[in-house]
Amino acid sequence: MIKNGRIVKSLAGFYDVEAEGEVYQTRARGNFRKKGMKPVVGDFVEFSAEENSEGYILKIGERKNSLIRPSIANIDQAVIIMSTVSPNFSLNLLDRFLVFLEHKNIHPMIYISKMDLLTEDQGSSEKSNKTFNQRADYEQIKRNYEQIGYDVFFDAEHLVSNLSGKVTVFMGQTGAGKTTLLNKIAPEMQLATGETSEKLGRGRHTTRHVEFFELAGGLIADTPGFSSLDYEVTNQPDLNAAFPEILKISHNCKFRECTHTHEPSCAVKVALENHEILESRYENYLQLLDEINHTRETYEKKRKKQG
Ligand SMILES: Nc1nc2c(ncn2[C@@H]2O[C@H](COP(=O)(O)OP(=O)(O)OP(=O)(O)O)[C@@H](O)[C@H]2O)c(=O)[nH]1
Ligand SMILES: [Mg+2]
Ligand SMILES: [Zn+2]
Repeated sequence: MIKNGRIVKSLAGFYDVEAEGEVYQTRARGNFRKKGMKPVVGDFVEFSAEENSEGYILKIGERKNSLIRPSIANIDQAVIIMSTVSPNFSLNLLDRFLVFLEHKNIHPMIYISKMDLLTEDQGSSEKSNKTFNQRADYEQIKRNYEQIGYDVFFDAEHLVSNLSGKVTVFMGQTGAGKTTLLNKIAPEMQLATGETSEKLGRGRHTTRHVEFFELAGGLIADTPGFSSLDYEVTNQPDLNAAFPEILKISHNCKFRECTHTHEPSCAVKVALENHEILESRYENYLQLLDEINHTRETYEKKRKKQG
């Protein structure tokens, strides 16, 4: 019998497909691999449902979007989970996640975990502006990012109401607390979480596969964390567009193709001086722009060499 459903779990070559409230175990036929297409969680598929044996995926529906790492498709929104400590908070990594999601047209939200591990010390400590170890630091970050237009959450209760009716993916470094957050939302699930160690190296990931859970009136995907992120932006206009506050102001730059680095009459630089754009955001924009240019140069050199 041929049915239509959605892949809710992918593990060791098996795909769990949900159709009309039932879950079927299926495999993919080899012809997908030949076409370079691999079914992923979130895919809408046509499959053969057999009684007492596994079914086969026959067709993969068109994807509205897809991610490679984590491997998942047809996502509405993502929660970026960033911990205050272990692993340490990084605005640079946060901005990389945001650029990645903006570029993919996936609505980002930010959840900051491990707030309970912060000191309440209010003393004006001599710290570099890159370490954040007090609650007040995060309240400032929350205000700053909300100003840009992103929702920032410190606790699960406030996040939950934003999950209903949506397909949401949890993203973040390994050890950030993605699964812990999921367990807070649905304590009855009791998913395995990991102890963080100083060496968050290979093989330390606790969550090892992508899986959807029907929760809070929506679908939530827990994913394995990762240590590096390919944000997949390859040119300046796309990077510009992935920083909403820079994009908005860049319409007032004198040159339409302004990169906000050396050009005269750059509205972004003026906004930066007036503190209308965060310095850290601009710095991260410059860093990513540098990386993009560097990648392109390397690529072009290679091409010339090959003739
Ligand atoms: N104190 C405190 N510990 C937390 C919090 N969130 C997570 N942890 C701890 O951090 C460790 C890692 O949490 P996980 O939920 O397994 O992290 P994960 O993001 O799912 O990691 P991977 O599955 O490896 O990607 C566990 O020991 C959790 O108990 C928090 O809000 N407060
Ligand atoms: Mg996990
Ligand atoms: Zn400019």
